[in-house]
Amino acid sequence: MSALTLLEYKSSKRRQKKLTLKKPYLNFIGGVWKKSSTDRIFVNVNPANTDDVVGVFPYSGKQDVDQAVMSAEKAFDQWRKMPAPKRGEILFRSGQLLEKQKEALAKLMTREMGKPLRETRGDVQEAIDTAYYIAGEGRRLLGQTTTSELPNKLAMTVRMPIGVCGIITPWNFPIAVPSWKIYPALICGNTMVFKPAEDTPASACMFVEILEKAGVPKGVINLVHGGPSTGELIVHHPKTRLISFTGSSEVGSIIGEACGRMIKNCSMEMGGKNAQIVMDDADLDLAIEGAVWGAFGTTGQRCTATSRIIVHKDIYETFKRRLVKRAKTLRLGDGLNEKIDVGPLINKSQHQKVKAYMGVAKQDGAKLELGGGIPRGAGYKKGYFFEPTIFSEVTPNMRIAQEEIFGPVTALIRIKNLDEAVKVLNSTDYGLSSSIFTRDINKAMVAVRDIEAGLTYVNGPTIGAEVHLPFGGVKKTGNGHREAGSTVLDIFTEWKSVFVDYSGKLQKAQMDE
Ligand code: UN1
Repeated sequence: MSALTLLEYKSSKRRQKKLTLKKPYLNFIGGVWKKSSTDRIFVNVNPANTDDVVGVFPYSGKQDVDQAVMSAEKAFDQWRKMPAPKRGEILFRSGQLLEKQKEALAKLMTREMGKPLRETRGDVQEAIDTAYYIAGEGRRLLGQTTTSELPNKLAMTVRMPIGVCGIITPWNFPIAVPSWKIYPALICGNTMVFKPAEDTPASACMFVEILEKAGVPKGVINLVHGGPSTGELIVHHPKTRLISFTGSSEVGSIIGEACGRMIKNCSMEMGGKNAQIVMDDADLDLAIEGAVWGAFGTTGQRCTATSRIIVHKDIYETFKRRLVKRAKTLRLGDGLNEKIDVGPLINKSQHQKVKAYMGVAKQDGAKLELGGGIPRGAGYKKGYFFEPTIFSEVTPNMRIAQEEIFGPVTALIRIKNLDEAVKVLNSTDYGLSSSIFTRDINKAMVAVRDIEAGLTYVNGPTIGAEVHLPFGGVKKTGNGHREAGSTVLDIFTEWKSVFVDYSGKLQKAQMDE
């Protein structure tokens, strides 16, 4: 929902009753929970039941972003000088607190963005894993020591923090994705302004509360709520030195352009159009389970979702029939119900977008095999539900095979051999995740070599990365960085080469005397 003043919102009769009990959430700036300087608010509702108001949030403006950046700047000197193992202890404690709060966080997250509890528990677990993994980096943050071309001289590299970071995150992994950015930024000694997505600000508040409780000093992390104009203020602020963004390629290109003009570091993790290849020798049971989880897990709202399935012609019909049969068994509904497999879409505009793609697909000549619409029934009336949808007879250039839909929609494409499969897989603007199901090691290794993507799974679905390996993609998916793994440290630090001359003489390098 776009921002309104509280007065405007309350004046709408239908909403009045719901809001009377809601205490507005706050920003967190300089260690203090405070109101924003604007009188604008936004209201966050449960996508499975839009009558359920999760909270009212401040829409932050220039003054709030200025204050947040200023307090991050003020906190930087002390934080960067704290020994990294000490910073690591704070991160470790926050991991323990996340474990304690896992269930409460998972429930809030499901209410806020709809994915089933099993998945929101997994989301918190990913943040816990990141906390412990990155806490250990406090005792590494390794550089190199090397030789010098001159006698009696030592050469080495050290990592330096960058300064105030702007952290802008999406709603589909409300805790995990912020944790991928915030923990590495912290361990490296940076301070930050964090703007979570408008659809999941309550989960972000809880995460920041945990970091505060774990001992992150005031000013080191500042939380401002808001929408695109708030994000823009963070990106354009002259004192933010780095922007770390996860979201659409469309928004990413605007941020990247602005950062380029201002000569500001930026790391971006953006769209995907991921495919699973199924060869004729694949274990079909496994390939079907992989496709169902990859395409419909998180209601297809992952940048790693399987939105194309590239199937060998000899097994295409069998695979299709069995995939449709299996997908029919998925239970759609409110993720707070433990029996549910697929939750709602995040909001009205995504709901409309996914619906619009049904017409696009049919017009392009794709054949609808399953789903394709809004489910009927009382339980679905108040939420943004959409049926798991499978199209067959899709050709590589159709829009549903090229554009990121971010919904429970997957497209079956028929191919003749591995060479064609890889060509089709590579034929989009994106390159995040990919997968091949085959029992032939030679085919698997050729695919690993030739697929243009940041992640390739052999006999596994396109979703489900692990936090100690690099995460990110090629082409329009990213701008050359990798989150997670030890590679994330390269985003949040700058290298310094250090030369120590112990010869007692002025030695000149690169002088041809
Ligand atoms: C995203 O969807 O923005 O590997 C990233 C996976 C998830 C990806 C999350 N951890 O599927």
